[in-house]
Amino acid sequence: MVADVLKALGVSAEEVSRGDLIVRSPIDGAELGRVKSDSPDGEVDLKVGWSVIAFKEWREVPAPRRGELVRLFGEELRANKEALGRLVTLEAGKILQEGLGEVQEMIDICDFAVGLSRQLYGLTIASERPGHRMMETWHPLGPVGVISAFNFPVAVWAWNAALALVCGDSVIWKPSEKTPLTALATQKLFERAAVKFGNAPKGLSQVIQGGRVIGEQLAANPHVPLISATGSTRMGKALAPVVAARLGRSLLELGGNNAMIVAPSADLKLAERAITFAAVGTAGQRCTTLRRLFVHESVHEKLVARLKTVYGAIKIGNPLETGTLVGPLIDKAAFDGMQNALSQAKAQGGKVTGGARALEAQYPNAHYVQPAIVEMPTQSEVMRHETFAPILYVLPYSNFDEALRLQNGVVQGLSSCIFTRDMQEAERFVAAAGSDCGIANVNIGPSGAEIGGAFGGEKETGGGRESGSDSWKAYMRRQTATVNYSNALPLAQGIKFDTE
Ligand code: UN1
Repeated sequence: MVADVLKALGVSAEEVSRGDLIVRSPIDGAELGRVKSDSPDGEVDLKVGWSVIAFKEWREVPAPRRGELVRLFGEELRANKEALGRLVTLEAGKILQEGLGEVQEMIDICDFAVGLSRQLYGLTIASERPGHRMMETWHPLGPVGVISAFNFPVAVWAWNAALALVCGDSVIWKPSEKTPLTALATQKLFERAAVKFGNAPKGLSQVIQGGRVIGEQLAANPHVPLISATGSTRMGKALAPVVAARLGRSLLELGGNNAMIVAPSADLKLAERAITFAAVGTAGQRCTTLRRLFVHESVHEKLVARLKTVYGAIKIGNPLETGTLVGPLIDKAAFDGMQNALSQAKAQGGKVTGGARALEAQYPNAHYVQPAIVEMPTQSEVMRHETFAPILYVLPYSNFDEALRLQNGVVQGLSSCIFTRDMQEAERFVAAAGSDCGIANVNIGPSGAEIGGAFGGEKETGGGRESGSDSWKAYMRRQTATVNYSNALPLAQGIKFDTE
């Protein structure tokens, strides 16, 4: 089946049969293909060199024309949504609905970027000097390095690439070494769009395959002014100093430890659905996954009982099958990490429901789990870490301030939400002294953000913003240009500096 999907997407069997990087499906552990990784001996620098050449040509193409390439790419994605979505499922293990949703997210950002290609506005600013005009112009920046994670193997790249391309930049993508096939396939779709476009520079968008060393070489290359990286906080802490050492820019979207507060006035039915999607969806492997749940003591018992019932009925299984809501974890390391967190939680006073390995007999080489609910007495150490698995820690609270303190009381700051029908609570949650996260929702779960808003978080989440709003500015360089159209040379601040 993988062969058919790859073929439909334009990847030849030849290309995925001989490499050193063995790709296995988390669904059953079967080999999906072998991809050649880039050699750390100069291959990255070579591709960066091509990227620089492509950039120099691309930056002079009018932005709306650049938008046309992204529009054509969006059309390829529309036409191949089913195949690419399926490949995402095969390679990353998320259920087909989510695989398709991921491709839809790519299509949406392409549409956004096409519109943006006619809206890369600057400002004119009143000059204090007579006969002067001051303006702010946004210019293309250069090759943009995109390092992406396995859990959103293609959408997060698209957020970056679609914007970077209309902004006049070239793109070099290092996908996770767990998901090189979806990257290869996406690259093929991009190349088809480039052919239809006609004269896109060669090397405008390239993929480099490999592990950490390759990523670090990209980060260290002084010809790549921006590195946009998504992944764990650990990865970000290793990568950011490499970029900073050459005074490059990084745009980081790192770990989350997202919370929900369920207030006494909440619509519990809504909260229950939001919790389930956010905590067990993508098998708990989204950066926006719900991990900490603070429930008012008046509804705690009732809600936890309902959640246990819902969890008990969730269909865990092959993510390609209709009706499955929870697919496998990405690999054994993820499974071990989950078991380790659960035993720590127990040692810290937690009461664990679920969490065991599932479908072991059917899939001995894959790692399916029962999502876990862990009732905690306090927000202890284990809750402060992001474990990339479906573990939901639940804690009762007695007043709003305490709930807010708990929610903000971790080092991560990606996404957060409150379920309440009390207007004051809702407003306080999104006010300056409320949630300290990049995303704060009312009566919506923490995950599944739309592309129109800026996506990212504070504190150890890294501070980067991708996708919508004015995130495009990160992919351009701002130039302040002042033009003197008078015959005099007045100095700013009224300084007198007479040489005659
Ligand atoms: C991620 O997990 O890295 O908001 C991105 C969401 C998705 C993106 C998640 N739109 O859940």
